[in-house]
Amino acid sequence: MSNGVSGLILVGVGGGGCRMAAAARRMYGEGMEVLVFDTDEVAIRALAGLRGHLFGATRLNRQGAGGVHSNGRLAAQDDLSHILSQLKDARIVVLVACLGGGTGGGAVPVILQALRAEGKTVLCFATLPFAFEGPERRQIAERDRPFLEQGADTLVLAPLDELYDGLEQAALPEAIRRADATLASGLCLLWRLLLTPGYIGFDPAHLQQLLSSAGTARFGSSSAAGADRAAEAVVGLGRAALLRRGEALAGARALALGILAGPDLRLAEVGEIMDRLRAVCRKDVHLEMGVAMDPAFEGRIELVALAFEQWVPSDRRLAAVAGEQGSDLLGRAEGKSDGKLRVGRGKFGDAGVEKTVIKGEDLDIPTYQRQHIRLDR
Ligand SMILES: Nc1nc2c(ncn2[C@@H]2O[C@H](COP(=O)(O)OP(=O)(O)OP(=O)(O)O)[C@@H](O)[C@H]2O)c(=O)[nH]1
Ligand SMILES: [Mg+2]
Repeated sequence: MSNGVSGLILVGVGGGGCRMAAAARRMYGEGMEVLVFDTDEVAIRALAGLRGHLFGATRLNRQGAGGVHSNGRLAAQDDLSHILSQLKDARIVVLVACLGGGTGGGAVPVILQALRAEGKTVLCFATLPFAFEGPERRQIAERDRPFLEQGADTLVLAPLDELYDGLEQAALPEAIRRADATLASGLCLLWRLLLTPGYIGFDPAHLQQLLSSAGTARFGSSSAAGADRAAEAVVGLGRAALLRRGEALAGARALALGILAGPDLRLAEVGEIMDRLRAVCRKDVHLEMGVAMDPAFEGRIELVALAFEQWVPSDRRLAAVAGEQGSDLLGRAEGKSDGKLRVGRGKFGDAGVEKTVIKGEDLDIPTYQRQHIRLDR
């Protein structure tokens, strides 16, 4: 499987994740490498135009994980080598999944850990269930979420309820279609930004560097046309539901902004966008921007933003991870109060003890952490 010269690939896992990835591929067209993996044969076959990869078939009888985390986890472990072989040429994996089910919640942490062990950069987009799906689904999602936070370089959360106003009045298929379209259009803009050579480029290597410095992020996009398009695009970004209507911009420690426009983009417009954004962000925000120009965007300005909730320069992050090895599972022992799950070597790491590695597994890390076994407390 070739992942193109860019080494950038979109991967969908689980029913919702595969459908979102397929929606992005339909919207983008040729040039977006997409692979989809699920435990449910019927769901995967329904994805027109994409060759899906079934995993865990022996264990789950091709019928999905039934909402059970351990089913998804074991299915991914069964077929991990097949999954990894499909992704061997990728350098940056953008993985989309929906939390609330067993495949997205159980298999994704296993895949994330394996991809990162192979040195790949992983940006993970995960949705949280609609409120109408009930508290059980929400609880499943909340319990699985730390595994994704811990496993990905950067996790972008997209609560389905926050996607747009007037949701309560929408018919269910319309709500899901809108959710998929919102995420798909954001992903398409991100792809265009990364793959279009620009004067002020924001290429995959740039993204890789940024993701290795960040933790969790919010994601949003906006579009404007007409004489006042620069100002309106920033206002639109401030209203983007997934950016919490400005809250995510205001609180961001780092912001990656992509400006996509036609050759009619004026320098003054770029300046205006940056000035207006700086005015709504923290004074000490780390701001990175890129401009992609494509005649297809003539007359419009599209903005796409990743607003990082934390940002530690990658060299400091590496040092922090090394120091963190002595902390407990929730990172509390060393004064960390973010409740993030961390896989560490505990005192084995601190003492500089040589790793006990058998069949690629570091046995100094407790089994339940290595195996992503969720402890219900
Ligand atoms: N945006 C979007 N969300 C979806 C879609 N289908 C399901 N979801 C959401 O995803 C959550 C998990 O459902 P699935 O993705 O079907 O679950 P799964 O990962 O396949 O897990 P199992 O079905 O248990 O194997 C649901 O609770 C919904 O919130 C979809 O087509 N689009
Ligand atoms: Mg499913």
